[in-house]
Amino acid sequence: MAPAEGFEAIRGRVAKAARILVLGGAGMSAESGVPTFRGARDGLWARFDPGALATPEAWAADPALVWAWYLWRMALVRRACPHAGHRALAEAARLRPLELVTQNVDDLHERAGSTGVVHLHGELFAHRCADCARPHAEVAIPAPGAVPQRLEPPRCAHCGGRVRPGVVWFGEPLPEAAFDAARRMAAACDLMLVVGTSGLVQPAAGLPLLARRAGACLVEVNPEPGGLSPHMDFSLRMTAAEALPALLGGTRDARASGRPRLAFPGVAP
Ligand code: BJW
Ligand code: ZN
Repeated sequence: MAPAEGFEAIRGRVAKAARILVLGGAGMSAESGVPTFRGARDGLWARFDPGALATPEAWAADPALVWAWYLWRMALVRRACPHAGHRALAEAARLRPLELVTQNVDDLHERAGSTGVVHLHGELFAHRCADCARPHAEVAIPAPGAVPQRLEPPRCAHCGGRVRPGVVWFGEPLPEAAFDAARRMAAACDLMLVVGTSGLVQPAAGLPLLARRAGACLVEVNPEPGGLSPHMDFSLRMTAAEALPALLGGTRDARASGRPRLAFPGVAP
């Protein structure tokens, strides 16, 4: 299939799909300036040790270090704005059945106007008490450059416990309601857009396989191949901000820029 026909074929599939599910990862927010985790040069895990920052053990060992790191992450997200891909998803969901499951802890989909977003790995701004689990009010977020290396977390107004970020660390279970909803959505969709995830973290990475077993067409949007690429029906080697508006009939036609780089299963990009 020639590239232009290939892109049209994918767009045709998307146009005809009765129920679309989008599974997003860090690449969805990359063009908003939020760093990914596993990017070789600017990924968070290239600069920081996940074991020392994103595990319950890290929190128990040094809550001030972990809290300061997440405060810095909050500052980065607060400064970021949704891009054309976030907006295209929000617009499309107003016109047709399209659901959104994300591994991201930022609020860029919501700020673009999406509602009912399922957050598998929690939410950066949904702080809660580490002891009694009650939610904690908003905290003051400094500019990214003004966040200290260590900062004692706020205390819970009810029990005095430490307040932790509302995210899911390695070794913690996903929020049950969110994961149940995601599984139901994956089993019920007829097309899944897998956008900007390396597909290495379980159990989220199992969702496309669940959808595929239930008969869905899998379309990947990612400039690089990843763990899920061999299972895809189509892989668009484009960025989220390029591909989503073009695929969903949004603000820009990627064909006009000559950008689409298509890869089909078994064919090098
Ligand atoms: C672009 C782009 C552009 C770039 N456009 N694309 C061995 C085997 C299997 C599983 C395990 C195992 N050992 C341990 C486990 C379990 C573990 C796991 O999966 N580990 C693997 C890493 C090995 N999983 C867990 O621990 C999970 N919990 C669990 O399993 O619980 C079981 C349990 C049950 C009952 C009781 C107790 C426990 C929890 C996982 C939590 C993950 N948490 C994090 C941090 C969240 C908080 C925070 O933000 O700090 O979630 S880790 C990090 O990875 C984050 C992400 O959501 C997640 C996924 O990353 P993602 O989104 O794929 O990002 P990247 O960076 O990997 O990829 C970015 C992609 O974007 C790349 O492909 C780029 O090419 C692309 N891209 N620019 C489009 N413009
Ligand atoms: Zn408490």
